[in-house]
Amino acid sequence: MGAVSAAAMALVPAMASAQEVGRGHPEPGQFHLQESVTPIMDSIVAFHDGILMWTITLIVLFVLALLVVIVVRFNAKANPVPARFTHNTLIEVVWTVVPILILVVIAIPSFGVLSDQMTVPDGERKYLGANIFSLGEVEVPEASVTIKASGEQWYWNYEYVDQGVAFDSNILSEEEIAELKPGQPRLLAVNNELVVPVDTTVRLQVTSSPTGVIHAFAVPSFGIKVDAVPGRLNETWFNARETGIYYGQCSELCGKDHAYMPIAVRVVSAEEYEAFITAFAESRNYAEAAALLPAL
Ligand SMILES: [Cu+2]
Repeated sequence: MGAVSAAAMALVPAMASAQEVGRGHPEPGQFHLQESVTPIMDSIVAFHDGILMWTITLIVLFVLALLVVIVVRFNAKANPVPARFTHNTLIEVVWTVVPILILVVIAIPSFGVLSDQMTVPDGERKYLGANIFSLGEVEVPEASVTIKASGEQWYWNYEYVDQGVAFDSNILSEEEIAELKPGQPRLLAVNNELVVPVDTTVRLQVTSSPTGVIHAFAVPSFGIKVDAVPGRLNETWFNARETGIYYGQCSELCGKDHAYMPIAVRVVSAEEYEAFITAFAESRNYAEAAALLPAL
């Protein structure tokens, strides 16, 4: 079924953007990307649905046409006496140079998106957003919240660096979800979500426990995927434009519970965040502070 729908999508690139997709987490049967809520994910979706899908679709159709020509014109019946030459300089130059040109055309917007992901906004730099062939037209405010995500074995620890407070985030079992957070997705729901404000640029520092292993912090709706390496502080950013819970998973095979250390980011209004972070900084008690947020 997946192969059939993937083939159908490859034939009709425009279909990709018309797909019903889940926000913040994957839906059963879904095959397109998760809904974007950040400028970076806008770029990734535009890159995938635009240049990438059109390029591979045209290449597949071209190769298919060549195969059909070969089957029809050069079978033993239609062409009983085959030609005996083995080289053609012109065609060899063409099939070397054309793919290089195609890769260069793909690489230009690709490096643009990559540098957007790796450059934390200073308030002046403009970002590509959905128009990946522009020179940058999306304004993003300077980062005003800094969060350090640290991969542990096997859960995440989040620190609000400006306040100097941290908490652990652990997966919930199906029984715990039913009891504490009904309706949240299995294998993704956690006890303590990372709480961030909407429409705010968050500087995200990603590392791993000094005595631990390599993980990777990834949230598809934000277009984020950064390695969490012991002893190294990687950095990226996001600015979510809609409230809600956005899920991700560890994306570096890290050990026995690699599949059981989900990431849950709860995007709330500026006022809700203010109340939460003030209470958390004062009490240093996550549960107490999170109780101030609207029930899930
Ligand atoms: Cu991991």
